[in-house]
Amino acid sequence: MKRALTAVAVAVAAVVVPPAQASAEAEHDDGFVVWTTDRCGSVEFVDYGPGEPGSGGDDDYLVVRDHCDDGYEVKADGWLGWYWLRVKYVDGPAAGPVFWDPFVEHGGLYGGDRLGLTACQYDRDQAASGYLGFNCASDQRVLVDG
Ligand SMILES: [Ca+2]
Ligand SMILES: [Ca+2]
Repeated sequence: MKRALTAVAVAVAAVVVPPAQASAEAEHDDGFVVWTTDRCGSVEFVDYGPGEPGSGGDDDYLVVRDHCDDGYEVKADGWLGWYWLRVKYVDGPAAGPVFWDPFVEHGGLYGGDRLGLTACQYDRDQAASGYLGFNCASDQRVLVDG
């Protein structure tokens, strides 16, 4: 009887262990954060984390945050190599954080990929062709293991 219970406990423990693929992809934390120069906005690359509330653990996503209730939005851009990952806006601290996963359509992330992120303050009233926002900051990383 005791032996049987032990076998059940081992089986339950095996189910709780995350899939091998997810843990392998998270072996090196390539995550980084880019803040606007006034620190009112940020875009974070999360290599592996809790993901969108309620959706469980997730691999490779961006979180855009507006830290200041100043009437300005926060604009985030991303590049994967020379590919533009498009743009995401978050309007005010109450609206965020915005979870953004632009990597799926590019087939995921791999070691050696170059990920660039830009965060800007964005005045919706100034929106016009060529307006990029202000107090922008950028950074990029070459990913160790995707
Ligand atoms: Ca990684
Ligand atoms: Ca703001």
